[in-house]
Amino acid sequence: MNTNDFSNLRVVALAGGVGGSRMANGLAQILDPEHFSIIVNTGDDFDYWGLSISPDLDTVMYTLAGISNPQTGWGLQDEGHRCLEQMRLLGHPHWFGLGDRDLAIHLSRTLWLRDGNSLTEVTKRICSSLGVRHSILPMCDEPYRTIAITKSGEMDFQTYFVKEKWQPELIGLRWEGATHAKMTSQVNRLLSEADLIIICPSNPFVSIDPILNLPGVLDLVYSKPVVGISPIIGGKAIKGPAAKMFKELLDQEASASNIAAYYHKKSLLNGFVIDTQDQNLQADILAMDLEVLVTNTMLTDPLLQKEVAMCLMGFAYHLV
Ligand code: FO1
Repeated sequence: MNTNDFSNLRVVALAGGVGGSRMANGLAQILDPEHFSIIVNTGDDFDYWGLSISPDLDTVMYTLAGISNPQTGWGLQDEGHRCLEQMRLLGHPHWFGLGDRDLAIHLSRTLWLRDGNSLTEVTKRICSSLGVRHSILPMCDEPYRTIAITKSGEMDFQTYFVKEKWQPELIGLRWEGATHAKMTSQVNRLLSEADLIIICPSNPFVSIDPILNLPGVLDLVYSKPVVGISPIIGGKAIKGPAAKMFKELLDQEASASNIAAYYHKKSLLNGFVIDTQDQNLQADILAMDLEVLVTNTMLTDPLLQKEVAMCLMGFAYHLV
């Protein structure tokens, strides 16, 4: 595929978490900053040790900067945890593993927010310091927090996901701040001007829905060609939180076709990308009147991420 065919398309990715960050990194390798931006979920944000933590923004920034921890996908590579150890000795909570260099990002965000800067401005400053040239934008600048409603009570997302290791049985999700949260003017402009929207392989419930649920976002997304990538590969093999959430929230098995159906019910998709391990589900997704691309979607390293992005853009180009 001649990359000139799609390099002038204005592409916007919706992302959260590790999978979304890796897909965004693949796209950032083949699309320049004037034509590719990432809108990131902030529902995972929370306050910890008095600091403003934005895990999904940091994971996308670190991944595009090429400095994320390759094993976990979040946090920084070559990281120390001396402060975390000292905080443990002092009797503070230590279930959220903040690294020493990572702390500088959280301290800076907390200071700059306290000085009255928006989360969008703060994120731009951090990107600049990390040498990231693509626009990484929080979906909104107001606090808008995912709350897990579980059989053991309600808890913020990080407590559910990290401290409780996503084991509490989910009854539902709600968003604190939903009445005041609105997409930023930059997000509104990007979605309005986009030629193509990519829904990255992130958790649909806690990474993508928070973005789509913001007032006005769905109306803008409806008017654009949209391609999604399944975060579920080989449904039967999946043990992660997305599979457990699918079961507990929708009473469904997690599969690439159930993800496609979940987005399709919102009339979002024009095309969907599934892994070769899920080739057997292609017919089910075609039957939803969707275009389907079956390809490798493993995103374990930057070269694979670039290859998946090339396949994705070659497929999406024909839908624009
Ligand atoms: N995830 C964990 O499972 N354990 C951690 O200790 C942890 C620390 C952490 C620190 C900074 C950061 O940006 C992310 C961190 N994450 C950790 C990942 C984070 O909880 C998830 O990646 C997202 O919230 C899910 O999208």
